[in-house]
Amino acid sequence: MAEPSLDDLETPPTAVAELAAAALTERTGVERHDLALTLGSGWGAAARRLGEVVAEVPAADVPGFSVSGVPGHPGTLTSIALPNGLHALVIGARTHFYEGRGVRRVVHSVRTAAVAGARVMVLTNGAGGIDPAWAPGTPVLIRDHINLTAASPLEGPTFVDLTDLYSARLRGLAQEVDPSLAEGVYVQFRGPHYETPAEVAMARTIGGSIVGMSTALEAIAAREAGLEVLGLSLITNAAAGVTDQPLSHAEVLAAGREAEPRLADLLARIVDRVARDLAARP
Ligand code: 8IG
Repeated sequence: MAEPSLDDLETPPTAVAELAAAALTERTGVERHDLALTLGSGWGAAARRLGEVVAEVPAADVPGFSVSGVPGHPGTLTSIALPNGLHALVIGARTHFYEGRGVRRVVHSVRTAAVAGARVMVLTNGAGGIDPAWAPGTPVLIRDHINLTAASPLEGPTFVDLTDLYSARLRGLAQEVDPSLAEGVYVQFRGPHYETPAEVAMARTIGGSIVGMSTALEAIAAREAGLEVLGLSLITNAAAGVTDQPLSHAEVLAAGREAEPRLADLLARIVDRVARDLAARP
């Protein structure tokens, strides 16, 4: 029989996630990863702060993964032993919906994390801020999302409840770590172009406060797989039209780099809090 592939629509995507999780176990020697993190723009430095790196696996060596074409997005999966003995899987290999390779590729890392044993999925991203009070470099907790991609990672009549998708319990733990953390509603556009000012005005009108190109589809897949989701956006730029500044990818990367040490520290403290909570739960 041929190796299961994400391109074969007759094969469920979880079959490829099972292969990927098995490859990770083999390459890391870690039987179970208790939580997983996807690190977006600005969040990359956090990986090494979380604990001890057990193994770093090139994404290209794991079934269903491929190297990202986006500058500033490394392509590795890192296994980390946390101070309390749990293990975290850090996914530094995000596939974006705008790459046009299908939504299965977009959420493959999340499905792999679930098969690998994760109970919590931490999704981070760089994003545009609609609230003018959020200067570039501000981290914001995602409270809810609006999915404007017109796509879903779910296949067939899979009616998944998205009430409390971004776990109030996990947001509470993050706010114990940093009570000043703001919350916002993440609006996922397809991209890769940034929004027009009129689209940002629409996003604000319908209840959004953050604009991005990644997390909503991943969060939906995480919920389907039974994972609890914590979402964090780094505001790297004011969304189009919020200020009179034009947007550039270079500026976005610069804002991410500037905020990185601070974010790494914040995320390490949040993950430590979540991991201690997980260890205490059956
Ligand atoms: I970083 O302003 C980053 N990602 N859609 N809009 C959208 N995605 C983004 C933005 C932004 N900034």
